[in-house]
Amino acid sequence: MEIHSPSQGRIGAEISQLDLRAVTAQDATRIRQTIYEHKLVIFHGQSPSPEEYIAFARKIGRPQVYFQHNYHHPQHPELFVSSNVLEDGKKVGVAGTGRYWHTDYQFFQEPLPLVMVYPQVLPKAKRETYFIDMQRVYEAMPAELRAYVEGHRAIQEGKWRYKITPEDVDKALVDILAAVEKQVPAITHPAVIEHPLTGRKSLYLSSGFTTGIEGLTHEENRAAMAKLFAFIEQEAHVQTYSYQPGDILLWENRALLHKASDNPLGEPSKSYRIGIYDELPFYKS
Ligand code: 7UC
Ligand code: FE
Repeated sequence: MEIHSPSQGRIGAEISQLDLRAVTAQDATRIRQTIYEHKLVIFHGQSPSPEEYIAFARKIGRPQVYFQHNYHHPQHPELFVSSNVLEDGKKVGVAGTGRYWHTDYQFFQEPLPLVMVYPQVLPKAKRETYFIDMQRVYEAMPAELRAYVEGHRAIQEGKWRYKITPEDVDKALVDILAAVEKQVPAITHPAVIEHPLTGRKSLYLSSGFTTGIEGLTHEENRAAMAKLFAFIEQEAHVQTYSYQPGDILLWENRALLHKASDNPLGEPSKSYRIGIYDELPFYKS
């Protein structure tokens, strides 16, 4: 296995000369170290079956099962399916997931440390994932913004991103919202988190899931959120990855925000995600 590091200040190491079906425990350790250092690793020319893909994830850590079953692959619940492709005339997974800045499972007490994506069908026009390195964002923050987050906790809510399922037919929006709220109540995490291994700090906010800083009034939060997200999401902070067939991406969800591209022509698009718990807490407490 060969590791090609990114240039200074960039994320994403490319790993070549490795078949993901034949990864040893030693390889897995090096892959994890590379993720902690470069936040994103890219494998090219891979074609594992779903079983082999899950087996690889198990070498990296503990695959997660997503909390909503409508996202699951029918045979493999560990696979979170983002797809608009009918299979045997049936809908599988959910289309158009994650097209907003976020970090996976931020609205849970135990967010996902690592995330892996394996596209199955790539639209011709574009299939991209955009990333923002929140360790760099934290380091570059002006004092005015730092004051909002340093020593504060942020409120995380998943309910606004809930996607209507076939089971919701005939239900009132208020009742759907109440049920979702019960399943994923608002929680808080530190607005700045410290990496459990490297100790590097990162800003832990996303416009997708973060609805405020604890202790601020509604008006104060509106102003704070607008300023923080304008700073975070500026063009200079965004790194784009365009998928080629055979690519598999694996990244550290502690340090990166991500967002999926849109699909302007509505072309067939399908990918398998696996969320992975490593052996470390999500952040130092
Ligand atoms: O459909 C989606 O955009 C999925 C989102 C609500 N959750 C992804 C996650 O793991 O946090
Ligand atoms: Fe995501």
